[in-house]
Amino acid sequence: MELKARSSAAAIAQEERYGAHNYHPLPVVLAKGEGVYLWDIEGKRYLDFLSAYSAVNQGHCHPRIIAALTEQAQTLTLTSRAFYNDILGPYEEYITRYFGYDKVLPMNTGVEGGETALKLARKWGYQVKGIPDNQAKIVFARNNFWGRTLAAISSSTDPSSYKGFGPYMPGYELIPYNDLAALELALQDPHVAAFMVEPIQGEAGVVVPDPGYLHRARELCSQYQVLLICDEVQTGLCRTGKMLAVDHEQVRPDILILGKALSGGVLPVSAVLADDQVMLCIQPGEHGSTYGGNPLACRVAIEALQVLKDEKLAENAEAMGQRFRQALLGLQKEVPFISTIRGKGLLNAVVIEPFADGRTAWDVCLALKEKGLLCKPTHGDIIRFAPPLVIDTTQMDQSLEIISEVLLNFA
Ligand code: IF1
Repeated sequence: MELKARSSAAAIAQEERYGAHNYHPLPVVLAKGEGVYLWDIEGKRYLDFLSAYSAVNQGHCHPRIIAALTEQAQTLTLTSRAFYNDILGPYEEYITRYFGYDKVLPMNTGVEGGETALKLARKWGYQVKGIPDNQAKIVFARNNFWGRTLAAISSSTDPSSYKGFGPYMPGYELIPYNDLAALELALQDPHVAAFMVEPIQGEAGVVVPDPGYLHRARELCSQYQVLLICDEVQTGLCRTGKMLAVDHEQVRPDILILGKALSGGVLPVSAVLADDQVMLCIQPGEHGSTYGGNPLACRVAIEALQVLKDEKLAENAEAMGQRFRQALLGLQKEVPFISTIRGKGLLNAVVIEPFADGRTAWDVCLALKEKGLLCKPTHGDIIRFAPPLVIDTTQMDQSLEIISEVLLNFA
């Protein structure tokens, strides 16, 4: 039994035969990662412009994070929460001081963070706001994406996310993103417990709301006694040029959800942060998970968070993001099918006009792959460009050369 595939073709065939068909990956089989680089089985090197959807902000296999992982992995990995351990307390103090909240509820995946946030909001709704039992409502923005569980897809407006998986979670209300009038109208319903929103909609195609939207949403939630839940699973941890995307508008969510890069891409770690009035609505035995807050995850997360600060990755994301968008704006003059360039920090997207011959953003990504740059399209005509935040000027310029060459020859 081979532990590793011998060739890309063999690996793809093996996945086709033995794996569920719940993805359609780009035809590249990766075998090694370091910093901004990935190598396929045949040894070809790529610049990673997806970062596992912003889970590898610190770069692939960051030495400090790997060292923390391997050291803890040889000491104590999992105790369950039936007992205490010597890492969880220090981690809880570290991360709550880091983000300025009273408490943290540790989970594993981003979607479990979202589920936890909604359970907290409903409990708070009944116990603190006085919403009648089982009447709590949660408001979401259309085109949201927060994961693949039944609760998550129940708030989706994308048929590929929800179609065929009904019946759906009740108590949800959908409003247009970036629409303050619609938000204020929805919040007037006294049964609304929370408004859950991404500061920038990632999966929707890096949709950046108008300046002031988040700030006004914060004011409206406070005015109508509704919890503001910000899903920073993808936008958080320096990705948009600030520690959190909400920092661009000095907004403090009532519930903050983190995931992905919280572990620097080495294992699933998520966290929900809130103050006591919200967090203590859940009592012992009412929520949890086998791996939530395990010693290995806690040790890795401390290191992953410290690296963000020590290496000033928010500042670098801001500077490299500006460099990227400036270059793409210049290129737009010569590439007629680039219709929009948008993003913040190193979370950017290019929207392309449909090609007359039926080619799509997928074909552009295939051409970029051939030239050694990996990225992924979303919704047919949008290409997300999101490299690890450790990317330096030389690597960014190399990347821009590849992107320019491919786009100029694609017309
Ligand atoms: C896949 C998308 C991105 C997220 C936000 C929560 C979660 C995600 C804002 C849930 C997860 C992932 C899921 C992953 C691909 C990726 C993705 F294309 F699916 F939509 F990033 F845009 N909140 N996003 O973006 O976190 O449970 O996955 O840890 O499903 O293939 P998770």
